Amino acid sequence: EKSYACWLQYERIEDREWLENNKSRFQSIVVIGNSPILNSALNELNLGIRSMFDNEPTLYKKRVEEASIIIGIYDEIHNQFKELDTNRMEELNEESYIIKTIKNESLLLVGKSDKAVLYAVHHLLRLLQLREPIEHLDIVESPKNQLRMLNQWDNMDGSIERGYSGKSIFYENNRITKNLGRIKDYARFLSSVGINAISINNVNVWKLETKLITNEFLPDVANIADIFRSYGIKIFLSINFASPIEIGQLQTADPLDPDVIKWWKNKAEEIYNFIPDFGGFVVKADSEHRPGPFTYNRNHADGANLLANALKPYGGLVIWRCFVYNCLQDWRDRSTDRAKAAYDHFKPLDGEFLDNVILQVKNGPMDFQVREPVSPLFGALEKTNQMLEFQITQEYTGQQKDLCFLVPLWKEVLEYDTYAKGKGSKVKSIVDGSLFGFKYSGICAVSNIGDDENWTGHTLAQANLYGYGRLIWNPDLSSEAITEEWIRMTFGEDPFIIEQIKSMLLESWSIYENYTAPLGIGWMVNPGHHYGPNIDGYEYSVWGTYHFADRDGIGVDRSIDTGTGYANQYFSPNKEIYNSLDTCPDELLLFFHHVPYGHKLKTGVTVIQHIYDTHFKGVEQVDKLIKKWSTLKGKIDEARYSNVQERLILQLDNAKAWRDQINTYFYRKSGIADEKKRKIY
Ligand code: BDP
Repeated sequence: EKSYACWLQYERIEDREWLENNKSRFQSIVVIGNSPILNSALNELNLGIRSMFDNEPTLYKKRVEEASIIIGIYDEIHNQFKELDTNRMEELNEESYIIKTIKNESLLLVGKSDKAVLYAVHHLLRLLQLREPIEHLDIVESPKNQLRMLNQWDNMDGSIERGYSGKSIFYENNRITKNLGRIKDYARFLSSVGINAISINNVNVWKLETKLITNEFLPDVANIADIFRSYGIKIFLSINFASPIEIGQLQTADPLDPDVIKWWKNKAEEIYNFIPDFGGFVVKADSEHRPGPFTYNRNHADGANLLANALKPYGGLVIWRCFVYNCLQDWRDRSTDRAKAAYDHFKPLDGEFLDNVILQVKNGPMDFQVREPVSPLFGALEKTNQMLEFQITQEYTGQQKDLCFLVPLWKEVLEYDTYAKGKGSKVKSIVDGSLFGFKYSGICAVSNIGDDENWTGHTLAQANLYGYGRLIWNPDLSSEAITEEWIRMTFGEDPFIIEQIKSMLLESWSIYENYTAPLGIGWMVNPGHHYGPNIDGYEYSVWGTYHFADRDGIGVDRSIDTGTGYANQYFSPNKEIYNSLDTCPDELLLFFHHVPYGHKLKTGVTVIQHIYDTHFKGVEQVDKLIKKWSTLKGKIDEARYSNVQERLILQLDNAKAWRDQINTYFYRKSGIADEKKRKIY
């Protein structure tokens, strides 16, 4: 039960002094206004108070003067409260709110919209869960990013592409599930961290999922939309670009064909009849065997604009993915470079997309590896709405068997300076729309949840979902602050527990990096399922994923003069920094350069010795994680304790397998012994 409740535990407050001081502030609630979202807000507030104070607050309909908590929408409420600074409120956006202690010590929670009221309620509940001082509150909050989205990669047979937490909570037996309760709880969790959009099917849209936009399934999709709507979340569908052929009666899906244009217009009308506030489409086109405009010799702007025109009358958006590359390339041809593909495809089209199209760009140029440079597309598109795509599900980062807390990785991406408009052109200011004045922008991520009791398989992977939401609400929050919040809400106030888990989480990304593929090279995983080591698994294949290790050295030369020229896609000074062996950061060295094993890193250690050292170290670190976790036995509930313990043991096996394969492989290739004479098989 505790694992199901994630970070919304609402544990009873045991601190007597705190209780005595604050109880009176939570006696009664009045809601001004009425809407499904306000209802959700009220229910949540009621639930939280009831459970933390062990006391049911009285609900007043009108008696505003007597209520200890007043919640409502600004437009309907501001005349009654002179404490509200109207100028300040006018400047805020639709999702902003204030929380303010007013006369009689009442608490005022006012949002610019009902959605914002819900966020205010969650903020207050968070303060309570964290036992923060709440005597004199004067909080004004606005999310920094406009679209704060999750992508479900769920299929209608109930499977989840790259899912590691059980089956889909959305679909079973090729239909939309009847068990809507779980979806409602998911919506609650998401709204508690400010998520406002979700796409509910896999970006790879197979035969059956293509039909989600037909009247066979739209009524059920509309039911899901109703649930999410009452938590302020818009739903999107991933669509199949070839739909006019597959579910229409057309011979073509050519984006410039008049019948195709008409078909999508009618389709949009039909969808909006069922779901008047439908968010729009997510599209994976001309990528990994999915259909797209290339078939008809059209470009991606033609493809995206076709759909954008159809959705425009209803305010819908087209989220068009830039994960486009040749997945059937010749590995013998060293001149092609998958890392360059997204930029090469989309940069020339800047300015050609309609204003309700957003290009969705993965954080790195390859595919969610443990370490990649930031995609050079950020900053390169000045006239095209852009959003960033992260992966919460741990496809390449341990698949929720291994612990890998990703907030520090995401934070690095958001803080990265692209220099697109000179110093200070950070990724976070591109995707929040401010640098180029985008009409629409934001951040999305592939979700990590399924129908496992604890949602995320590994209980500590809940921190990734929570952390993602908090970070994209405000990218200026520190990883440490987010981590601590999550632990305290999830496991309570014991300082020992907090310290142990905090250090485990914050070190976990670097531990995972230590025992897997070294120095930014990536990909040494088992092909297909992507768990565990397989050094040459992708080396002689068509996917464009190589390390080029031979007896003399390793790495991909992506420099400008002798390599693929990828480094040239960055703005100065980043391009020079990456291009030169002297300045390229160690952690990305093998992503940008092919070097001999004896090449000295900035740390003074050779590449080969670094490989040995980090791989021995990584295993020792996992050992320490296990020891750390074992100190919590008896201090946290058994179910969550043993869930994590079991997975840490799997992680140790995995780390050892990586250490042994990587070290042995490079020892055999290079013939260079470990300076410290440890045993290499
Ligand atoms: C890769 C996954 C694949 C996805 C693809 C995508 O391996 O399953 O379909 O990305 O993002 O990471 O489209």
